[in-house]
Amino acid sequence: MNTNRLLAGLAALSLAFAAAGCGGEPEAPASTAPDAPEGVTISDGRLMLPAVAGNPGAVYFTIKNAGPDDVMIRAASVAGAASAMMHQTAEWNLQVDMQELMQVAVPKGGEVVFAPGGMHVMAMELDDALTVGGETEVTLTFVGGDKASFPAAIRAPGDDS
Ligand SMILES: [Cu+2]
Repeated sequence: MNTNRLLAGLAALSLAFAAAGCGGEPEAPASTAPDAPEGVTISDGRLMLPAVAGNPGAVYFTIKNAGPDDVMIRAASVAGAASAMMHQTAEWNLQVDMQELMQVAVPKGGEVVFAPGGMHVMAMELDDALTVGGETEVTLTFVGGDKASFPAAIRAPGDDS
C-alpha cells in the first residue's frame, strides 16, 4: 500500500508551504485520507512549468495497475494549482489541439503513460511557490472514490524528457 509514501508526501508538502509562507489550504488529516486502489502505483511524476508565466503547466506520470480490478481515473488535482483537468493532445490539420478527458481507464495488469504529445494533466493558475527543482503533490480520484497521491518534480519549461 501507499500509505507511507502518502504520509511522506503530505509531510513534505506541509513543509514546502510553511517554508514558502504560503497560505495554502490545510491538508485533510492523513488518517482520514482514502487509500489508493489496491495494486495501483504511480511513478515518474513531474510538473512542467509554462514558458509564459500565467499559462497552465502540464503534469506527466506513469500509472500501473497490478490490482485485481480495472480502475478508472475521473479527476486530478495539483497542489498549488487552482484547478486541473485531464487532457489528450491531438494533432489535427497540422494544429495541435487538446481535448478534455472525463475518465481514463487503467485496466488490471496494464499501465497508462501520461507523456508529452499525449495525455497530461493540465494545471491552471499555478502558485508562484511552485519553482524549478521543487516538488508538488498530485492527487488522482478514481471512480468509486479511491484517491492516490504522488509527488511531481517541478521542471523548467521544455525540460520534458
Ligand atoms: Cu492540456
